[in-house]
Amino acid sequence: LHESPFFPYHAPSSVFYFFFIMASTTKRADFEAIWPSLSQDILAHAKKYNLPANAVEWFQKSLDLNVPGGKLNRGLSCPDTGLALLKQPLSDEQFEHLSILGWLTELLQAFFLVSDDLMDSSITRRGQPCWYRQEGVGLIAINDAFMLESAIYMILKQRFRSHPSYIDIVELFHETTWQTELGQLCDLITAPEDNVNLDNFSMEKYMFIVTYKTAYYSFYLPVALALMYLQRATPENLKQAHDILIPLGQYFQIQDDYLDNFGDPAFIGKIGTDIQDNKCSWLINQAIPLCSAEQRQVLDENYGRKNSEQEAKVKKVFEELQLEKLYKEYEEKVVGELRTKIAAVDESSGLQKEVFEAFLAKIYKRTK
Ligand code: GPP
Ligand code: MG
Ligand code: MG
Ligand code: MG
Repeated sequence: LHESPFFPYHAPSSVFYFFFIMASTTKRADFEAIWPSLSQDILAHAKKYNLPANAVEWFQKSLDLNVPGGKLNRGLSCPDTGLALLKQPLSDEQFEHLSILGWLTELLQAFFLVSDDLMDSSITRRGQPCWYRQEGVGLIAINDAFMLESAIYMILKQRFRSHPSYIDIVELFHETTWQTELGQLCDLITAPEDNVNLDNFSMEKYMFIVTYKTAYYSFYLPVALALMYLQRATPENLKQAHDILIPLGQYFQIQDDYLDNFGDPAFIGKIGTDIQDNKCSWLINQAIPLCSAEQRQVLDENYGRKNSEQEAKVKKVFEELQLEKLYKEYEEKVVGELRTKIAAVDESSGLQKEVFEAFLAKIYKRTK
């Protein structure tokens, strides 16, 4: 709490603001209560095709294991954004619909994570073995990922077919998926397994990767969905939202890269793989211009190699370069800039500063 930007310490106005934020966020349990009926609908749809019982069981397990159980930041952002936009409690129907749209962003995330863990050879996710590493799964995870994606459009059709923004919402999911795939492509080809060359990395490439692989689906999507669902989206306010949410999402992925090395795996629920995977991550991009010739040689000889001894040598250089301190300075600087941007939001476009403040409050100094 003491680290929260909304801790009501100095200005009386921040006291009011703190309680507004506390009172105007969706309760996790209320949001979670929507999932069981949604997953039942998805399974019921599969049964309509006479899917054999063992396959229904398989799909159910994939849904249960891959969709709930995360931080739910993205999903909760849909009803939270709705609350901030309307500045009043949501009707039961609005809450249900915005929560369903939130769960669809979590389904999209599940589709990405199941695939990403295979591509990154990750070990754990949310404190358990990654889905592809579960007993008997392996490469079947690829088809499971496709099915998680398909479920999004099945639910959209079932629940929102007659909504005036139905086609905009469908197109938004498609475009966001495409953008994420563009980012993932660059993430992967900038990290070839058999050709480590740190000269291939740059902050310019890095910013492209993180903007596309993370920022659009994690930050822009839930807010745009809430605007579209409430019939409040205009080209102007979508652009305004975009211009704040993309930098917020970039900051979020920089945190993810920092936590990959400096986070506690027991707490974040995943074991970092960026060094062994030869990733163009924020940390290596910071290290390259700072390191001495000797340190550069250590990085050249040990980065991107698939064993923990060589990984440890890279980690040691990261420590020597005090990247943890550098990250903390970066965080303060970027959060200052984001606050300035948020303060300048023109609320006459139909947006509310609270939408963005709430996002920032959720991720500032996150350790998970
Ligand atoms: C996060 O990268 C990005 C994604 C999960 C998007 C994946 C996109 C696909 C099209 C599959 P990351 O690998 O750093 O995430 P994590 O650290 O959680 O593995
Ligand atoms: Mg990954
Ligand atoms: Mg990845
Ligand atoms: Mg990561």
